[in-house]
Amino acid sequence: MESNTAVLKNEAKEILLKNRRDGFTVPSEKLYPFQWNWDSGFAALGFKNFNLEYAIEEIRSMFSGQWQNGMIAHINFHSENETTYFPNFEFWDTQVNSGASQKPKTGGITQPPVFGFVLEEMAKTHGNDPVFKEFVSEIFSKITHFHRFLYTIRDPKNEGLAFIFHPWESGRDNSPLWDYAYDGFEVKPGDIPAYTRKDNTQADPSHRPLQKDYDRFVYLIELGKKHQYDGIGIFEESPFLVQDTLFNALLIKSNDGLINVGKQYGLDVTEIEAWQQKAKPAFENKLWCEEIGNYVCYDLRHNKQIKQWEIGGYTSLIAGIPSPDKAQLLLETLVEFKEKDLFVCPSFHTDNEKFDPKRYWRGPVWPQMNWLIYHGLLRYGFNEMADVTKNDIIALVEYYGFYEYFNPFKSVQSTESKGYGGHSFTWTAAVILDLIENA
Ligand code: 9WN
Repeated sequence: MESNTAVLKNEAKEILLKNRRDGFTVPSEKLYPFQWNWDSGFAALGFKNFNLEYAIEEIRSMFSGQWQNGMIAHINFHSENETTYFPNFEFWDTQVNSGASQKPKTGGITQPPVFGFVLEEMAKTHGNDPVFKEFVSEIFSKITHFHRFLYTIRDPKNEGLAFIFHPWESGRDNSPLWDYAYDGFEVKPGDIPAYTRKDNTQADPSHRPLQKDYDRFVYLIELGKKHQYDGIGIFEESPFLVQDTLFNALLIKSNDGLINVGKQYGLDVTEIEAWQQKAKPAFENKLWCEEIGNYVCYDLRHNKQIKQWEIGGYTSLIAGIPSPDKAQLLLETLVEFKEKDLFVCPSFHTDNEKFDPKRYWRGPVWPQMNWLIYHGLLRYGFNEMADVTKNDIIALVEYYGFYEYFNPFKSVQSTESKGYGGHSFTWTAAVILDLIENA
C-alpha cells in the first residue's frame, strides 16, 4: 500500500499537470483560468521537482508578457476566448501604454516578485544542468528588468521600497489591512463604469470580497488606465498607495536569489547589490512596528504605518531582515497560535475584530504562505516551529484536499469537510510537493 506521503505527492503532480495548458499553468480551472504572476512562480517551484522543462516553460511563458518598462503583469491572458473571469483583458485596455505586451494581452498591474528566488531554488537542484544554465542566461536580465521597474517607477523617491497602488498587487487582495489604507475612500455612483463580477458565481460569495471592495478595485483600474499604468500620476493621485511588507520582502529575497545565481554563473550583479543595500535598511527602519511586534505596511497616501498584525510581516524572515531578537518576537506569536489549537499560520490576527476564518485573506491559512514562513523559520534556526508550519499545511491538505486556502481552527474539522476557494489548486499542489520532496 502506498504511504500517505506518496499519495499526496502523486495527487500534487496530477493537479499540476492537469492545470497545465500550452506552456503555462492556471491557478484553478474555472475560478482563475489564466496565468497569474506569483502563482506561476510557485507552479515552477512545484514542476522543478519532477520536470525541469515544464518549470522553465512556465517562467518563460510568464515573461512572454513582460512590458517594455519591465513590468510583469499580475495576469497573462493567454486565451482571449475565456469568459469566466472579470476583469478580462478588454476591461484592462492596456493599449493605453505603448510598451504593454499585446501578445499575450495582460492586466495593467503587477504582483509580488517571486521569480528571483524561484530561480535560486531551481539552481539548487539543477545548477549543473546545461539546459538550466542556458535558461539563466535568457531569463536573468528579464527578472532584473522587472526589479528595475519596481525600483524606479514604483519608487519615485528612491527609498528602496516599491509601492503598490491596487490591493491585487499585494497578492492579499482582501486583507483587512486595505480597509485601513482606503481610510474612508468610497466609490460614488458614476465614478466607475458598469461591470459584472464573475468571481462570486465561481466561488462561495460569502468568502469573496464585498461589492464595495470590487467597486474600489475597479476604480483603481480606471485610475491606472488614466495614467497609462506607469505614469507618475498614479503616485500623486491614487487613494490607495502602500509600501507592502510581503511585496518588498519577496523583492529583497528575489534580489538575493538573483545575486546568488548571478555570481554562480559569472553575471554582473552590481546593480542588484546596490538596490539591496538600500532596500534592507529601508524595510527595517520604515516597516518595523514595536507596538505590534511585527513588520507592518506603510500607507504612503496618509503617511503612516498600518499598525495591524498581519501575515505579510512574516515574509521578512525568508528575506533575512529581522535581527535575532525581532525574529524571536515573530516566533512567539506563532507559538501562541499553536497553543490556542490553531493551524499555523492565520493570515490575520485571530484577536482582531476584523478576523474572519473563511473570507479571502482576512484570517484563513494559505499554503504558499506556509512555504514562505517555513523557509523563513529555518533560516533563523527555528526548526521546531518550521516543522509545525510545514506539517500543519500538509495535515490540512490531507484532511480537506488541495484547496486554495483553509480555516485555521482545528475545532471545525468535526463539522467541516472542505477547504475554501478553488479546488485542485496549483500553488497548493506545488508547495505540498516541494515541502515533501525537500524534507
Ligand atoms: C486577483 C490567483 C490569485 C492569487 C491572489 C488571490 C486571488 C485574484 C482574485 O487569486 O486574487 O488577483 O480574483 O481574487 O488573492 O493572491 O494570485 O490564484
